[in-house]
Amino acid sequence: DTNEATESADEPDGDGSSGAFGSAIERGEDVPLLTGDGEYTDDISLRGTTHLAIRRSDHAHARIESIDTSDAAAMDDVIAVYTGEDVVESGVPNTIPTAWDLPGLVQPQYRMLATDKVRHEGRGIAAVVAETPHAAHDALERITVEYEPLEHVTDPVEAVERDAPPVHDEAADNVAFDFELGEADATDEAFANADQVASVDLRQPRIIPNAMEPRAALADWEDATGKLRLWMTSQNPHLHRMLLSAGTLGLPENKIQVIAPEVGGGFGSKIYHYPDEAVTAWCAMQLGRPVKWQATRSESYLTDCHGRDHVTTGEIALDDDGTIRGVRVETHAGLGAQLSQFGTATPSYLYATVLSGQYTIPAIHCRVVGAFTNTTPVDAYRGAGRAEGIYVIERLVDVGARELEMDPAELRRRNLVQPDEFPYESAAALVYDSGEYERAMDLALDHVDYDELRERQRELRDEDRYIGIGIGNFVESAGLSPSGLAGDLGSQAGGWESSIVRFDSTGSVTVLAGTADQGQGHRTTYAQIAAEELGLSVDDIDVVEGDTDRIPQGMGTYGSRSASVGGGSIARGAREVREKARRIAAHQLETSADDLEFVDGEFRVTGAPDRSLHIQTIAHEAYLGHDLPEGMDPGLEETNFYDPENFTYPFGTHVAVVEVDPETGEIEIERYVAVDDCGEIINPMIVEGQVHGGITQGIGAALYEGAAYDDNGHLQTRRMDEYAVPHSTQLPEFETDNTVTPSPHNPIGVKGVGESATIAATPTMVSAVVDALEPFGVDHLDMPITPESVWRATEGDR
Ligand code: MCN
Repeated sequence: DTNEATESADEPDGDGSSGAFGSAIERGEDVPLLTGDGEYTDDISLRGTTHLAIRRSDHAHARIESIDTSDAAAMDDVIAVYTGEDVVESGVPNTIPTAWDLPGLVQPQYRMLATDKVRHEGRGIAAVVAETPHAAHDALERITVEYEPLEHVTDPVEAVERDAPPVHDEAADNVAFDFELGEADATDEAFANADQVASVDLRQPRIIPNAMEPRAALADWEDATGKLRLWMTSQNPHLHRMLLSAGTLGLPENKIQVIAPEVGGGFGSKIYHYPDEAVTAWCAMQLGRPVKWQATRSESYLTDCHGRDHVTTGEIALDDDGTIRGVRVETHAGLGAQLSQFGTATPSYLYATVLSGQYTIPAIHCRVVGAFTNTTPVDAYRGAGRAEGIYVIERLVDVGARELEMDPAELRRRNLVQPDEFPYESAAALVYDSGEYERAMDLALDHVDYDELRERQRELRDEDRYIGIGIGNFVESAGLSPSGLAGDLGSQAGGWESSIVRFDSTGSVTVLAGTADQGQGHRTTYAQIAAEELGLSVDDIDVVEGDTDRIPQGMGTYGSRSASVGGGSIARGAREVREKARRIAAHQLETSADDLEFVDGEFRVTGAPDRSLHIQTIAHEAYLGHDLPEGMDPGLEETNFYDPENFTYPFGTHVAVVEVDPETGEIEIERYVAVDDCGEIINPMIVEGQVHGGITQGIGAALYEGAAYDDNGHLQTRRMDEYAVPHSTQLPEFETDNTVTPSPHNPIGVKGVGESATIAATPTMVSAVVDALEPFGVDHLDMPITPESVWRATEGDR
């Protein structure tokens, strides 16, 4: 398949493009990654590199009485030991800032290293720099910390109850924010007038991101120039540069270079400006020697921002004919002990705004209480906010269907937003760009022969066999934008993306993009976009990401924004380049630009195809500068800033078929069908890969994953053998399909896909298991649905 696709990509399709866009071209990045040639942060060594290890709190909540570092400092190979006080005394701003404000938000102090109190297990207290990593880690154990333990709270509901111990003095009630969206009165009225009301109480447990490469940083400080170079595992190097500059180190932004080399997965966890990378940089500035920090796997579990942590009551108001009249949601969202950069936006705007799902719902009201707890900070994890919101609405539709004794597919169908209703403004304040929800849902249901499957389910129940059919409809706001709206809602960052499309003088092309890949395949898909616009082969294009000194500006990769916002910027830049080339061609061919056709990378005079110039020849001419149109500057490159007018709204329907054994609680996934619509598809193979990974993580959340704290506030799931992620043997062959509904406002019609399947898979799986257990009167089970929880739920009826 792939080879055929590659061949077709090399055959221009005759309309001026190369046919690269839309082809399943093999990922150019894979060979180096799979053969060990990929260069990750820890692979980079500078002369004189030293190694940093961080002493972390063993307590969930405690006052630091004293820290004695003398023994550690005296050890062989130890170069320096620093505490939080040393950082304070150095006079740097020493703030880890949040990047999203909300009305009434309490923003407690957040420093590089704790000084007075520790507020979660794993909080950094002291830093050891040594000649070797082993020496640094050994010395950690020789630091003596005396604590006065304090009462702690780990649950977001308990945290805001009276008498809960305050995590911060600034927020005695542990409430960081109390957020509302939608119309409370209209929703109350809808509920009062509806025929039926159904409700569900649910928890969405903490998820630990589990990127294959734990976080890492290597800092190099050059005293003579006052310049800091920082290699790090970053999803957004420019954002890191900005936050380090202004809030943390007090260096001018133009004296900081952040480089993200290969990054081994992020899933959100490498968006954030953590204290650890800042400490690495600060240590290098103190010592004048390069300093490297590589997190251990357990450190990742303890300190990478976790995802989700919601406790929710949801209600749905329905008429007997299945019309949804309203939805009411109240959520307590755990934020952890400190505010992570987008930890405020994720459970508020990114969550409440998708509660309409794919449905026409006239009245929605949502309240979210953001609570400080003595736990690792919580922020965006794949699907961030949207996953939590879609989970709630899909669970509500399922419990609503039960209440009405209506088929859950039928209830969904009766409420879908119809194609002629787009752009559709939901009662949850989003304007969906385009969609054909029913088409995707029908396709997914056809794949499993839905009606026959229901029949089979009924028959099997007579034999005491329990299969369940789960349906997950989703729509997602991907690619946060436009900047003005983001700013109105509290964002301290823009929603745009930037790129440079540059012809070199010999005809090759370099694309410099402000996004930063962690496995998504940007080098391939961006080359496809540029090749398409410029009539070239993908082999002519080199894509560069992840270096703030090479790429002037950028916002980064998260929120499934790279294809639509980053790719949109590249397409726009490439079109500008093509138009400049057209004017040069017209000048040299002594014709008007309007008389030129662009075919196979060539500008041809209409009606005289032998009079032509190839765009690569024009690139050479542009740099020679000998014969350009009057007043035109030499060179052939374009810097583009693209600020989209809206999010894109990918959507789809996933269907899972499971068989549940009530005796053992075992859940077997028989089939998993995913129909996704991410608009125009740049590379079907990459999209399929994104869907596979996304489904796996969604199934992980539904059936296996969940961070657990014990009664002492210690994280119990801190190693790979304690935190379950799905194994390939537990997963079926995924059956994927697509519909294509282009985004009308995006220059290349694409929508995001990086999070879609995670968002869809979680409610789909829960829906399937609960459906299987309908005869046992089970209408909801909290995640992760383990064999034990199935067994307990069916206990009375077995
Ligand atoms: N794509 C495409 N056609 C489309 C849409 C996307 O071919 N219509 C391609 C893109 O060009 C890109 C990939 O699919 O190569 C994903 O694109 P997009 O949806 O824009 O998402 P981003 O590139 O912005 O990636 C972010 C997204 C998020 S938010 C998480 S979390 C996530 C994910 O991507 N983390 C990942 N996928 C991941 N994949 C890997 N391997 N590792 C991670 O950490």
